[in-house]
Amino acid sequence: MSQPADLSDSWPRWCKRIDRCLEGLIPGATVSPSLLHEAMRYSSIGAGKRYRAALVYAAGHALCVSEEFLDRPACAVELIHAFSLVHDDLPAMDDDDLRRGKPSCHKAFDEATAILAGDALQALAFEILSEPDWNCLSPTVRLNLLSTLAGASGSSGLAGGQVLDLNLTSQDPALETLAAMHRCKTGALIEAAVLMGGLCATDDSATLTCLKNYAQPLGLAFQVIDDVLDGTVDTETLGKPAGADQERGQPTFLSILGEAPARQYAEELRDQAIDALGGLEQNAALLVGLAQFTITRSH
Ligand code: GRG
Repeated sequence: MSQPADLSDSWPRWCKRIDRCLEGLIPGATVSPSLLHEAMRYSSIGAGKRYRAALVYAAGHALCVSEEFLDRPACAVELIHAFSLVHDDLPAMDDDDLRRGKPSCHKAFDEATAILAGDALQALAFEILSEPDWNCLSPTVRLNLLSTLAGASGSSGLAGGQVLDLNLTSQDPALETLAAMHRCKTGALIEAAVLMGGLCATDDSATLTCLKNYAQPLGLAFQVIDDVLDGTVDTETLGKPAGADQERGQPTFLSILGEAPARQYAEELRDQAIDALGGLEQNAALLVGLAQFTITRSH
């Protein structure tokens, strides 16, 4: 198995690629309807860890795909992620005023604009993968990317996971019930990101199964640590309100397990993810590095 790659060169470079690409893909704030475009740019450019984009690039790298082919798939995943954050912060959902260290979209603009900016970010994600002028990848590959991203966004992915999450407020679920919700709400997009990187190279089912077996425990590990950080790190470091889960009466891996066992659980999930990469013949060091980051991150 590969040693974890040092991500200190690649990751900042990927962040810059994503910002540059989104700058070109989202209409400027001077283009009508300017408020909508401003809100879309506000919510998606220049912030966020770009963890999901990094997964697209790292999975593609493991299968020798050049970064220019991965830019749009990585942007599409980040656009869906940005959309989910904008809608997640709305008063009808988590009602959070702070996101990525600045006012949430509905606070910086207004609720209607935030709803519509989210909708438009989602549409743009699918538009940039299906645009006829973008001919880096074959129509079949593009269709596979679209279907993977759509599947992760819908009723068995983010949207469904959010419904399950809202239903768990003030409940005392079993660990497996919580994990099942997060496999949809957080895990589905993380899995899609990894698979989309892979799909840019191959439709070989054994390779894609390896990637899926890497991504599924990884997505859960990401959420376990998200819960731990929410309850143990300050608002400034997080860039979103600390302790929000507890305040909302949201069951979390931290509330069910406690910090040390939750971290231990995340480590086991990381190990499962890394073990799954054994089936990949190529260079998986960046994916190993991202698995390690997932459980050691501080925000
Ligand atoms: C997007 C189809 C669709 C529907 C919306 C609101 C909603 C339904 C779903 C909520 C999904 C959600 C917000 C999940 C939380 C995932 C999560 C742990 C987010 C934090 O991700 P980070 O830490 O954030 O990568 P940054 O800001 O670094 O990008």
